[in-house]
Amino acid sequence: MSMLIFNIGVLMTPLGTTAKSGAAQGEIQSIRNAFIYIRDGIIIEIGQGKPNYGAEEEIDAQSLLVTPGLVDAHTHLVFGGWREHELALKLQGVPYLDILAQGGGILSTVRATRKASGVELQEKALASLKVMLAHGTTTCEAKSGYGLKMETELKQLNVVKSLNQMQAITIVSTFMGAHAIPEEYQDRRDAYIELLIHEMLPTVAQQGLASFCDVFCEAGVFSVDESRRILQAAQALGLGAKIHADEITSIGGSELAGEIGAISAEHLIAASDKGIASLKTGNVIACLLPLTSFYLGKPYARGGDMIKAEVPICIATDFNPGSCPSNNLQLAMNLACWNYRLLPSQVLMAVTLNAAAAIGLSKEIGTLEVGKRADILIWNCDNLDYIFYRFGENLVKTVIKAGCVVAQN
Ligand code: IZC
Ligand code: ZN
Repeated sequence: MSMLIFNIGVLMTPLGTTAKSGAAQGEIQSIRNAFIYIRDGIIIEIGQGKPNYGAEEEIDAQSLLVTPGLVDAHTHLVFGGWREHELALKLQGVPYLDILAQGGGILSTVRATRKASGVELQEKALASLKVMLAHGTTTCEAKSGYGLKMETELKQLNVVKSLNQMQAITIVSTFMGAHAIPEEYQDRRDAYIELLIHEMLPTVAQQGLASFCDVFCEAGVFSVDESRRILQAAQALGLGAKIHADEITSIGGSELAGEIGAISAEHLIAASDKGIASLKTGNVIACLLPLTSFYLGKPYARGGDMIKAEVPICIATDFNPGSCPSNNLQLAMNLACWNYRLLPSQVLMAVTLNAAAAIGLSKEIGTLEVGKRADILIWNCDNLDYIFYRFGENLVKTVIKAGCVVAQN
């Protein structure tokens, strides 16, 4: 199967197979009047004008902007229920961590997820994925962590496995059994951590259900020492480490990320100078989640300081029923631009190559280059600035996944 996309007004893409930081965060190649020739889902040739050979399918890009498909490197995609009943509490100023400490928040979603059948969870996630795809997300990550017991964690991870077979978005799985201490272990937190390390993690690894392990390292949730133990156990089993660090309080999460060589550290709203330096030393990608800052009424992470410190930045949605009930990565891109004061080129890098690197896929996706998978967006505009200038409306026109048109707006 071959496809030719021609009459591309401007093709804008990062280059390479590794995350970019500092000045290189904004290095985007742009080719005017471009074409892309694809065979069997892989990019075979990129050039200018129109080649004198055809393809089975030809797409006239009508002089519009073309970029790589977007990569949402941080979501909690599979969950039961929603949490709109917490809206009034949040509006009255009750903090996120207080709602959790009172048995709500994550624990309320855990109750709903335990009750739901695999098919119910699958149908619900499928509906989200359809919206994400239409908005340009062609690859995403999905965390478990609403089971907090073996059976339900495996149910969530198996839902992701089936979703990968039944729709277009590639989903990378992360095991997040360390998302909260479940209610039945409130007085025995050490026993839950033993269960995570000695039973849940080995089972998940042995069944090949996750590529990464994530821990909510936060005041009142998992301490730095507990997070270190869990993540090092995961690394010993061959899983990559991710860490929810400094989302609300700075307890040393980003320092830990650098120390253990996590692939990415998430949120980083409250990261200290020392924390940022540690990310740099440990080669950690900073995964920033501006929609969550917006939704929790929190400050925005120090994106500009991370650029200065040469820490590669990735931007994702954090889609989840509590702190970010939106899966619109375009909206996250807008907020990133305005609140971190990042340029459109730097944000494009953050949702393509750097995001692909944050989930271990930067050799296959994240740029439009010969040999990479043809995950491509045609936008409803002819320049990159326009995407960041407009907001609140879907600006993607055509979504191409592995050389097939999968959404048309
Ligand atoms: O369900 O509240 N921060 N985990 C850590 C979340 C937000 C998801 C949730
Ligand atoms: Zn999260």
